[in-house]
Amino acid sequence: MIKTRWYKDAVFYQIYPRSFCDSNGDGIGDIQGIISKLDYLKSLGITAVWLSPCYKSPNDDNGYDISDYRDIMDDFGTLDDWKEMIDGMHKRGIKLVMDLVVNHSSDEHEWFKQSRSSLDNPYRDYYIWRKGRGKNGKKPPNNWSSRFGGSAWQYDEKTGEFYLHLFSKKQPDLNWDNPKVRKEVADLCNYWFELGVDGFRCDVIIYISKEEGLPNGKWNPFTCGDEHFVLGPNYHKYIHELNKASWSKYDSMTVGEGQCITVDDAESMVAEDREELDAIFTFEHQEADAVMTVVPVKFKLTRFKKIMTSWQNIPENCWNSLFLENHDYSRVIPRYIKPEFRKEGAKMLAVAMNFMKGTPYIYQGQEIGMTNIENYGPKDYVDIVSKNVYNIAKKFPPLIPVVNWALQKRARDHARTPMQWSAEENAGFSDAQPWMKVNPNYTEINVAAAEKDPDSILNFYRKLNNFRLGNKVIKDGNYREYYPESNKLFVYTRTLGDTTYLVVTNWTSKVVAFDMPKDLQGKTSKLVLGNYFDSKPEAGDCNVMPYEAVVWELK
Ligand code: TEU
Ligand code: CA
Repeated sequence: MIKTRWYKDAVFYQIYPRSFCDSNGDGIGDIQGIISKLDYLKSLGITAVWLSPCYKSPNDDNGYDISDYRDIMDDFGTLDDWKEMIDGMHKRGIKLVMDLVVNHSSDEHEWFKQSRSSLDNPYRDYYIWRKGRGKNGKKPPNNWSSRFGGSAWQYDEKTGEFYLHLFSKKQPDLNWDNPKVRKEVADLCNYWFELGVDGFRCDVIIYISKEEGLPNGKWNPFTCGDEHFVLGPNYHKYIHELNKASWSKYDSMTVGEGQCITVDDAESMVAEDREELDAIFTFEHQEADAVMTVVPVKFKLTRFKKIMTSWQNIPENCWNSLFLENHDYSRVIPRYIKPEFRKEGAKMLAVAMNFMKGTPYIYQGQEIGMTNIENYGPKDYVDIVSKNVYNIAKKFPPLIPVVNWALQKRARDHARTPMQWSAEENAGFSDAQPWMKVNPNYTEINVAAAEKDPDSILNFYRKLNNFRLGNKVIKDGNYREYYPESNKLFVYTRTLGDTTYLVVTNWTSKVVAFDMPKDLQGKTSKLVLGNYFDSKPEAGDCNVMPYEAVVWELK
């Protein structure tokens, strides 16, 4: 199979199905809801969808805990609905990339039910079981922490051993050292490929290979043990094997979730000749306003730019993913943008990101500038992480205000509030009370209002996507950054042949003076795109308005 690498020309839209659109009035988004919005997706100019998990799941972590990899969650519909959805996408020229969550399954998966039933069950070795420490064997086998808080080990009465879970205790880690597990994963990928899927976004794929002996980690409360399983000893071997056994047999794309991956890992993970993943999501830039992903700090543009630029400069045979939002991070408004400038700011971010090299991803609601919920408090928390962290804080009451402050800024819940379709009740998401709180600003921020406004963020995204699709300079052009030390402007060029795009973006709410870089002076210029003016004088020294983005073509 020759890979066309179609993803290099794609613009993705991420759907978090639970919160996208409810078709049958039970307050939960579903597949028929997605089907009803396919024309909307098409109208956005996107060409691929990443769909967060829609498989059978008891929903301890909203579908990231899968109990049957080959069937659809009852809340979302049936396999026939899914077939109708993918057909509808393909008819509109939209590819479908599904979430592949195989570092762990649900504890309600048949494999785990078997595995926990006895020491000599044939499925015992599908998961990672160890004897406990201490006199009575009731102490966890090592000090690794769950990424959701607490120990990564759960004691199981039935057989008197512990199983490993790097996420919740209802998400036991699969044992990839068992060849049968690897075969199961390849088989289930092939199953979905045969049903027409175009690729996979691989959840926490970097954790699949654990170091032999499971040694203790360097202590820290949320990521203890990382050094023993992030890109662990057999990671590359297992991924290459899976690529050969499944992914490479189809004209597919795979993008791996790269929590704590740095630019130095890029080549080993995605260089084409390695035949592993096609792309990864790095989260380094999410640290421009946080430490350890959860502790908020002030956003620093210089830090953000340094990270983005380092990724733009990865070797030629590697590929980038461009994203600001997904279902695990709070919204960029208000993280990077003062809410008074929501419209200008959202468009500016779209330009700054989407003129870079790589595949862009728009997260549902980002195209209308959805924001975090103000005054989001403990009674609202629905995400397992928010709830866990809050419960831990309750044991040490002085921590409560700090935790609430951090969750107000960073809770995953902010990204998961129902999609705001209209100013009607429940934001037009559902006829019934939605499964989680709707952001009260839906009366102003919604798709219907954005459709009517020619100047909306939504219509700007449409323009941008249409401009980007098929544009060779954006796809392949050389990247060069200017003024890296500026904490106000992000300026770069993309050049292919004799065409250069000059991208100037102001990340502040003040007017900022821009000096035309010396080597770009004297060229002819024309305005390509901007969020303030339809025409702007020739490129040159100028004042850049608050959160302005402007792109010139230079010859
Ligand atoms: O996320 C992996 C992950 O570790 C984080 O994004 C996590 O949400 C964060 O560290 C918590 O503070 C993936 C999925 O994207 C996420 O939704 C799942 O919960 C997680 O894996 C488990 O499958
Ligand atoms: Ca529903």
